[in-house]
Amino acid sequence: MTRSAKLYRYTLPMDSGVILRSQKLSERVGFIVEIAEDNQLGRGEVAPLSCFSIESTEEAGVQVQHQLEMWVRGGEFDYSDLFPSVAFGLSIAELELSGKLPQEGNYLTAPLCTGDPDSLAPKLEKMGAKKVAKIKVGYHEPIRDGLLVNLFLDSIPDLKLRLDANRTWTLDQATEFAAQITPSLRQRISYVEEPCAQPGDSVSFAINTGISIAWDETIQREITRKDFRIEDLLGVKTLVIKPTLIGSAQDCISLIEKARAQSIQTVISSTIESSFGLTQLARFANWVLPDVVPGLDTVKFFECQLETPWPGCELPIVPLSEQEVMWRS
Ligand code: OSB
Ligand code: MG
Repeated sequence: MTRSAKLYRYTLPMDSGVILRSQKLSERVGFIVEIAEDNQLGRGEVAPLSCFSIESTEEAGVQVQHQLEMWVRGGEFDYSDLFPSVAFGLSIAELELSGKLPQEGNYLTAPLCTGDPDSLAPKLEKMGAKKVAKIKVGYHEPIRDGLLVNLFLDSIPDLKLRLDANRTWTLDQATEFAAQITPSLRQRISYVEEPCAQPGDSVSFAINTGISIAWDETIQREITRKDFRIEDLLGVKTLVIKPTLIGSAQDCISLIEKARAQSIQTVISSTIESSFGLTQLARFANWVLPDVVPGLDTVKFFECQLETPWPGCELPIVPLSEQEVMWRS
């Protein structure tokens, strides 16, 4: 058994308009790990997202290099004690190395739009019977958001919507939003992710309005607790799983199974990984949740793709070989 490994650090320019939690993201920095054993190769992306991940890029880089050094000497990764982004990237590399991660991906993701109905039509055409789009709400007045969502649902009869408020509303604002949605159209809102600043208010919103909700930010906080139990996440129809923020592939699968046992759906979603990591997420999603439309419509936030193109994306591709090799063995 001969092992070798390589650690790349990538820097990719972002589209000028990308704003995350009121911070402009002008470039994305992350790592690609490459592990090799007996002519087999496995790769994975480790890319904590600032303002979302608990670990910084630098902290992840130090930890991932340490793990690779240990691995080439014959050790095994111990996922229980790693940052989520490091655990996920290493576990995907290991799955690829052992041939367990299927090649086939689910690239029909829910198109992410910020409010222009016209740009949505051609993307929905491709989705056939599973027309589902995601709209970010909470940037404008709740009443305006409500009117827009109602218009979408009213004008496209087979459309389902996932909405994401990223905890921006008070319960009163969420209620104002809901008041604009015709009650008979409400069941076509698959869910609103994190409507309110307080999770308890989000649950009240769901009960009062009949509109389903999903946890995103709430899972990431709960999962870091040592005594985490799935029962702490009840009250929702769906959990949004961003593997880069959750942990190893095995941890993600175990969360999916625990949720399923409580009749909670799960959706795999991106944390703005490069096209390299995003295509791996599409493969992971197709493998573990083949019947669920994933939330991976984020390659458009970049100015270029990394190594592996996202199907249908015309952005230029930069090869991994042009990125900095931080460490190798
Ligand atoms: O708010 O869900 C979010 C991406 C990075 C950080 C936060 C979020 C997102 C997404 C990904 O919205 C796309 C999706 O979930 O469909
Ligand atoms: Mg979200």
